[in-house]
Amino acid sequence: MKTQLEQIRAQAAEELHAAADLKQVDDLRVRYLGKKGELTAILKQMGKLSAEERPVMGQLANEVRAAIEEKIAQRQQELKAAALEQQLITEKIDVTMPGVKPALGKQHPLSLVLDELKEIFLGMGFEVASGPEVEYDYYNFEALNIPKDHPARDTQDTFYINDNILLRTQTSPVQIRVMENKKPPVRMISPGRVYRSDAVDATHSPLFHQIEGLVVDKGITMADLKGTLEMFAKKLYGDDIKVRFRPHHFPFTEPSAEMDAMCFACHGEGCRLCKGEGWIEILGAGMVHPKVLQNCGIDPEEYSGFAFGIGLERIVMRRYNIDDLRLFYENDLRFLNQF
Ligand code: 2NL
Repeated sequence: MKTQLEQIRAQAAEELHAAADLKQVDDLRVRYLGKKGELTAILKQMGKLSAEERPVMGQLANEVRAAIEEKIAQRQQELKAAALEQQLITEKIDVTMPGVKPALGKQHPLSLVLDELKEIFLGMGFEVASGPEVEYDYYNFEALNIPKDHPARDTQDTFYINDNILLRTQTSPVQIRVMENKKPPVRMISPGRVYRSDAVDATHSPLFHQIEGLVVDKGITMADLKGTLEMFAKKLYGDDIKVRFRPHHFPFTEPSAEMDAMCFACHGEGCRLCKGEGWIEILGAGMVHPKVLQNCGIDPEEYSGFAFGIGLERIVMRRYNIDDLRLFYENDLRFLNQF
C-alpha cells in the first residue's frame, strides 16, 4: 500500500505538471481526490491492515492528499498567471489609434428659438406653464368667449375627439387653468404644440407651436401691454427696432391688436423678407375680455389683464430665412445640421 501511495503522489505530480489548462487540472483533482478517486479507493482498503500499520498508512495517505492538493493549487496559480499574461499581451490597447467619433445630435431650430423666447420672458418675470394637448371644448373655446357658432370652432379647423374633447387649437387653455387655480397677480407664458385640421403645404401644418402670454393684476392697462411687448420685440430683434400696433379682433380680448416689428433685415426700407412692407407681423394681443376673467372666477371690476399669442414657426422661419414649414417636421439631417 505504501508503494501504491507513493506511486499516486508521483504520478499526480507529473500529470499536474503536464496539465495544459484549468479544466485538465480539475479533471485530475476529481481523478485523484474525488469520491471515486484513486486515493479514496486506497483508503477504503485500510480496514484490511493490522492495528500497527493503520495509523502509519493513514498518516502517509493524508500527506499524499495534502501534497496533491498543494500541487493542484500551485498549477492553478501558474495557469491563471499565464492566462493573464497572454491576455495582457493580446489585448494591448494602442492609445495612438484614432478614436470612434460619437455622432452628436443638434438642437432643433424650433427649440433653439423657443429657448431664446422663454429666456426673454423669464427675464421680465414671467413663469413658464404647460398643460394637456388633449383638451375639453370648454377650456379651448367656451371659457375663452368663443361662441358655439364661431368659425374657429368649425370642424374644418379643429380635430375633435368627441363632442367634448379635442386637440387644443391654441395654448390659451393652459392660461385658463392657471387663472382658475391661482389668485392674481399672474404673469405667465405657455409654449406648446397646437393642432388645426389643415392640409399640409409650405405655410400650413396640422401641428405647429404657439407661445401665449398672460398678465393679470390690479390696474393692468393697454400701456402695460404695449410696453411689455415692445420690450420683447427689442430683446428679440435689437434695441433700435420699432413696433406698431394695428387694431384687430379676437373673441377673447377687447380691445385687440396685432403688433408689427420694423423689418430686422431692411430696417423699414422694404425688402424680400418683409415683402416690401418694411414691417413684419409678430403677434396678436389684447386686453383680456371681462367675460374670460369672470369665467375663471376673477372679478373684472377688481382685476384686468392683457394676453398675447405668438406663432413660433413664423418667428423661426424669418430668423433663418426658411421658406417651407414642412422642413421643421421632416427631420432631414441636411436641414437640421445647419443650425
Ligand atoms: C394670435 C393671437 C392671441 C390671446 C392669444 C388669450 C388667452 C387668454 C385670454 C385672452 Cl387665457 N387671450 N390669448 C390673446 C390675443 C391673441 O393670439 O394671433 N396668435 C398667433
